[in-house]
Amino acid sequence: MKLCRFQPASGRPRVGLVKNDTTVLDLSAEGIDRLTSLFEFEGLAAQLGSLASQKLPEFALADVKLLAPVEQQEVWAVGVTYLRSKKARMEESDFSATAYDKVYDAPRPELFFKSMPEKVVGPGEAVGIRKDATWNVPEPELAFVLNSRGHIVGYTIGNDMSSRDIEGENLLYLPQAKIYDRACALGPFVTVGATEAEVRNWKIGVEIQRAGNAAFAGETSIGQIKRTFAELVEYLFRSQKFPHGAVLLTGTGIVPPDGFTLAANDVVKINISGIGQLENPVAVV
Ligand code: DO4
Ligand code: MG
Repeated sequence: MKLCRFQPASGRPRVGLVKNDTTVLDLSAEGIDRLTSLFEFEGLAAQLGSLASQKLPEFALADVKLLAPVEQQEVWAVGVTYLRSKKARMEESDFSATAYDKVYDAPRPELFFKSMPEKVVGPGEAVGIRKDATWNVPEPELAFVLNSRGHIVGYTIGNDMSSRDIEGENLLYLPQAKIYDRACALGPFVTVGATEAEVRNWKIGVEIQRAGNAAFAGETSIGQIKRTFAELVEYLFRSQKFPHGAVLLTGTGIVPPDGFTLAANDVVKINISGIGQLENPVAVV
């Protein structure tokens, strides 16, 4: 079962239930106008099942604009959850190498703030590379969609855009490497009702296109995430409340080779087998 935020050719943004990957059912006909309140429902998957069997207005997915599936949720991220990420980070920086080595094995994960909801880029919108950075990469990541009680209500696709030269120069520059205009993309769908065991079997892949050709492609399994999902969520909600829920990016396991950097007009396509594809062009900000 997949949810989305969408906007028809004319009209306001709405919440939709995706049918057969081709059609979106308009939940506003049932008085459901916001994902945030829907995410608070107990037994969400069952409730969506009964909504799907009702006669609701439909739109072809091809005819609507898909929006980032966030309203008031802060976006946070965990890092160094895959061995590939630990190794790449240790190589990019002599200065900070031991910090990455230690955090991979430490009980407490690396957690960082990524984006205000209003700054999140949706499907088809440009993600940014900083004008003062020389080594920029996308970070394709599974994202947990969490309600105010810290329950994972669904999964979406995230791009934790990062400036590796800035991050590698000094770990204290991490917020500048990670937080800037258009640095976070999410969407298009939120998959509801999958168990952790099922999600760990999903594949995550990325293809970066340059002038119509594949400049880089990579794939890994979500099962390579070292920590349990409950552990990641527990640390995020430790001593912190999220009255509107939150989105948590879960780290990258795909890192392009060191000689690769994104360029303006590249197109980043991230696929997660249980969710769909998030596609964004690249612009300098
Ligand atoms: O510490 C640097 C960031 C790690 C990260 O974003 C990741 O592993 O995905
Ligand atoms: Mg990341």
